[in-house]
Amino acid sequence: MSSDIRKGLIEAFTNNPNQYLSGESLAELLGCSRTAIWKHIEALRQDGFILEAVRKKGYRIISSPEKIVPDNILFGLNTSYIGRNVHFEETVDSTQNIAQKLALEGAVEGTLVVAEEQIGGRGRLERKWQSPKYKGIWMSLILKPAIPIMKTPQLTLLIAVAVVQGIQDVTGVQADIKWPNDLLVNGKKLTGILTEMQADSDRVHSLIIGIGINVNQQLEDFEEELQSSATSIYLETKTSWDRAIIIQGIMKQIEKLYLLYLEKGFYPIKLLWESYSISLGQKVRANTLNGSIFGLAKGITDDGVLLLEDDQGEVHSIYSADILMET
Ligand code: BT5
Repeated sequence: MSSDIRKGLIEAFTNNPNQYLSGESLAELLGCSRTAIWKHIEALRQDGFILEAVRKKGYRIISSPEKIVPDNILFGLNTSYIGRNVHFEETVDSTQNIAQKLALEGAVEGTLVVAEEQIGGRGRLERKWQSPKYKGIWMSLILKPAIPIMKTPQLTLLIAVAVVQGIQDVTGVQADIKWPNDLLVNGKKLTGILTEMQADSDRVHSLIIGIGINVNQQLEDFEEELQSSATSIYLETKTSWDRAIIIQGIMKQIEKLYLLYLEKGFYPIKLLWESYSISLGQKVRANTLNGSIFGLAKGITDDGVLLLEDDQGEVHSIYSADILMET
C-alpha cells in the first residue's frame, strides 16, 4: 500500500482536528480511489489508531496508538522539516549508528531515527546508555548546518535548550542543564545528549545528535548503579506519558531554535542556555582526558566552550569534560 496516501491521510486529519472528513473529499485530496482511502483507514485502525466512521459525515481520528510508530510522531506534528522524515525501528544497537548510515546515504536534514529499545546505546567516550524497551525516548536527529567544525558545540547547547523547553511544554517538568549535555532534575539525570559528526577537514556535512530521555521508567527499571543518580519524567510527575507527544514538543522547539540560530547566530541561544544552566557561577571540577581542573565556571564562549577560572586566576577553555558540581 502506498505510504504517501497514509502520510497524506494523517496530515489531513492533523490539519482538521476533530472534524469528520469524507471518503470522497479525502480521495479527491490525495488523488486516489475511495476504496484506497478505505483500505488505508482500515490499516490505520489495525495499527492502533482509534477512528470513528459516521455515515454521511466521514472519518475522524479519536486517538493515535500508544506505542511509538512513525505515524504517532507525524500525527499532530507541526514542524516544517524537523522530525518529518521518521525512520523507526523496534530494537537497534544504537540509533546513532542508523542515523550515521542514513546521513551517508544522503538523508534529508531533519531526518529522525527513533527506536523503542537500544541494546548498544552509548554515551560519550563509549560509555553505556541504558535504553529499556518502551520506557524512554531514544532518538537521533540529522542536521546539516553549514558551519565550521569548531562551532558544533553550539548545536549541542541548542539541542539541550530545546529539549528542556519541549519537556517542560508537554509535561511541566523543569530540568536544568549541566554543561554541556546533561539535563538534570534535582541533580538527577533525566536526559543525555551525544553529538557526533561527519565532516571533512573544516566543514560539517552532517551532525548526528543523539537524545536519550527517561520517560516512563519506575525506579526499578533503572539498573542498580543508576538508581540514585537517574530520574524519569514518570518519577517526577507520577504520571505515564505518551512519548510521541513529547517527541513532537521537542521537534517543535528544535525547529524554532534552529531557525533562530540560522538567522541570528548563537547569541540568542547562548542567553537561553545560560538561563537554564546550573553550572555557571559555581565551583566545579572538570574531568578532561588530559586531567582534572577545579575552578569557577565563568561562562561559555561564543563557540559554546566552557570557561573555567582556577584558583590562580588562570582561565581554561574546556572543550569536553565531565563536570562535577562541588558544593
Ligand atoms: C550522555 O553521555 O549522556 C549521552 C547519552 C546519549 C544517549 C542517546 S539515546 C539515542 C542515541 N543513541 C545512542 O546510542 N546514544 C544516544 P554521557 O555524558 O557520557 O553519560 C553516560 C553516563 O550516564 C553513563 O556512564 C551512566 O553513568 C549514565 N547513564 C546511562 N544510562 C542512563 C540513563 N538511561 N539515565 C541516566 N543516566 C544514564
